[in-house]
Amino acid sequence: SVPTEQWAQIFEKSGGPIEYKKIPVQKPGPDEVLVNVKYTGVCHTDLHALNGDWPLDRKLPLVGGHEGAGIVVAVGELVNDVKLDDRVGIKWLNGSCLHCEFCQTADEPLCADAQLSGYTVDGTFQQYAIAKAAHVARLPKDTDLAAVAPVLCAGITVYKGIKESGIKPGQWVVIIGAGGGLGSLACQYAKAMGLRTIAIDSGEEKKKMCNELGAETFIDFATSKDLVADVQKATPDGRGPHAVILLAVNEKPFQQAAEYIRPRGTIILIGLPAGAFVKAPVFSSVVRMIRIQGSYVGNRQDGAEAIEFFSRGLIKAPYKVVGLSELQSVFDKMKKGEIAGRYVLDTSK
Ligand code: 8ID
Ligand code: ZN
Repeated sequence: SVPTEQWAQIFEKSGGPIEYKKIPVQKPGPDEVLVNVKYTGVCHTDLHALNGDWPLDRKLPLVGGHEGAGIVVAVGELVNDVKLDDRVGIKWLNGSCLHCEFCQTADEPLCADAQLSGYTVDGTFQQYAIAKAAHVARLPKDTDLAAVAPVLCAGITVYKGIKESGIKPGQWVVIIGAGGGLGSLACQYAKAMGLRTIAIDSGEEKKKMCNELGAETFIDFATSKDLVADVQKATPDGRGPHAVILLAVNEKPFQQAAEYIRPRGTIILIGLPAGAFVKAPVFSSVVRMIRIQGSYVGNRQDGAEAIEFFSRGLIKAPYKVVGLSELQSVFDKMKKGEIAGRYVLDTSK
């Protein structure tokens, strides 16, 4: 049976501190489900939400978190396609209106009334979380709920970004921030999708991880003397990569990408450093026919596809499990760029 109280991590005000305490369990509305979150990933977005980094209003106090994997324990009266005891995932997109032009054309992340888990509605840093039934990710019964958690935001987002770039099997992709949460999954999706990967990040631990995950070349942004030249040299004809997937939480690489991208290449913006701009020279962008495009999470079908790659055993990125009570220490490591891969929280601890 569902308890009336539960453990949660609450962001009381911008910048913290966060509080680990007991709060009431909510009841799902008619089109919602209540999920007993077993595991939840910690995304850099959660840190942006805590710090109030973006020009987008959020709820306060707030329960963060949007990579929650768990079991359905209550369903609203209008819900008929999700059942008690189903395994589901709660994603960044908690709900959307389902009837605007964007929702109707499978661009539901662009819905003006989209509800965002752990941002405009309470998320998954709690033991029982609510989401619209239409938007929860359907997971096979035997899914490893800890391992799948990072797929629910990081995996879906990088899979979508790679698809949006239009890159083809056998072509070269640069993944910037390859040693982080999104990056570690991007290395695996790129490999599964038949791409050749140049990973950029820093330090021995991340280098080793990226190489194990399928990157052919690793460039350390902190020690490279000429990053633009190093990237171009890493492609066989020296003319640069077909696509760049920008995942770093730092503006500088957003400027560099336009310098080494291959003619006709595509730069995909995904990382969201506070207050950052992209800047590219008009002349060389025109005469080299460069494309620069943003990519924002994924729609429900992208989610289902990204999860299917995982369920088929093609996506195995490293993650470390700690208790929900230890969220602050995960944020401390994240701020210093010390996390290779993803942290996943066990909500029972
Ligand atoms: O839908 C979206 N667009 C979406 C979805 C999910 C997350 C966007 N995001 C955003 C997050 O809000 C965040 O801004 O993607 C960014 C990355 O999230 P993450 O992967 O969860 O962050 P992380 O684990 O801290 O990894 C960041 C990596 O970037 C590296 C760091 O070393 C770290 O490994 N990095 C940095 I900071 N500067 C770099 C540089 N100059 C760099 N790597 C290469 N070059
Ligand atoms: Zn995220």
